[in-house]
Amino acid sequence: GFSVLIGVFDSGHGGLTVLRALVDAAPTRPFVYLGDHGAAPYGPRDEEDIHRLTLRGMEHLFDQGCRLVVIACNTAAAVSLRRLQQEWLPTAYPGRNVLGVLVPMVEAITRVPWMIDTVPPDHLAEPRTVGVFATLATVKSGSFPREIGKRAPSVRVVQQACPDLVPLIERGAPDSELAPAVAGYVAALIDRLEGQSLDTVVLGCTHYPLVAHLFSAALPPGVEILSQPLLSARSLEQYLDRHPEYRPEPGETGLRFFTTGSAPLVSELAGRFFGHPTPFERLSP
Ligand code: NHL
Repeated sequence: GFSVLIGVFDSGHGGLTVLRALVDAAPTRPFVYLGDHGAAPYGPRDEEDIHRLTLRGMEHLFDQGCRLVVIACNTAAAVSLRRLQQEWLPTAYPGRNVLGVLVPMVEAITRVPWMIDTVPPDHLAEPRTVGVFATLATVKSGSFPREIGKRAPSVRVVQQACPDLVPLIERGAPDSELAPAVAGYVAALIDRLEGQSLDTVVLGCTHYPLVAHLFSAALPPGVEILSQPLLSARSLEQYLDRHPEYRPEPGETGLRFFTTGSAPLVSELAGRFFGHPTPFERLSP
């Protein structure tokens, strides 16, 4: 038999929140995680830079034997996913595929039928107004409004970049420091709605699930908060069901963690995002 490894790519360790959900959904499947700590953060970089780094990450994972890679980083997916799928993959790695966290979010918002059972029943109607919180690069790329607009042109999308949040989360700031920052971004987004009510928000950055409770406290009651790790896991499950060629051989399991940064440092930091120890190995260039 052949090995059907699935790769998970992120700019750092935030994507471990997504890997956690993928492993919970498919505990017997082998995954390889790659965090590009040597180049993180991606959020403040320009598009060419992000595309070049994301492409290099894909090459590393495909060369490790991955048949399928999930881009867990919103910034990388927002800037690069369509370009990789359309311009690069078919000629560079025919027969392999790249999925990105952005797509399940857009499908959930626009109520693609298989997503219906993943949203609360009182929210079944397509939302009218969606708020997106993300990094600067994700907001600038316009990918969320563009992809939502393709499927559901009547949905209004309002974006808010939250550049202070990742540094605060990274250094483990207490809620007393994080809450005012989150509240400020929520207020800024609501200001730009001009009185229209908000139905759904997307936490469009790997780090924001860690402060979902603060978003929930700062948002008006009744606003649906979409969970990226959960939606990504459902989406991958659906994808794997439709693609039996990705079925692993029985007994084929395992989980490996690679970083382009310092393995001891990253192993120390990353456990908090995964909920289990994460013994990172340095990716040999
Ligand atoms: C990721 C890794 C970091 C490592 C060291 C310092 C700061 C970091 C910040 C981030 C956040 C990350 C990014 O690259 O900007 C957010 C990205 N994964 C996303 O948009 O989902």
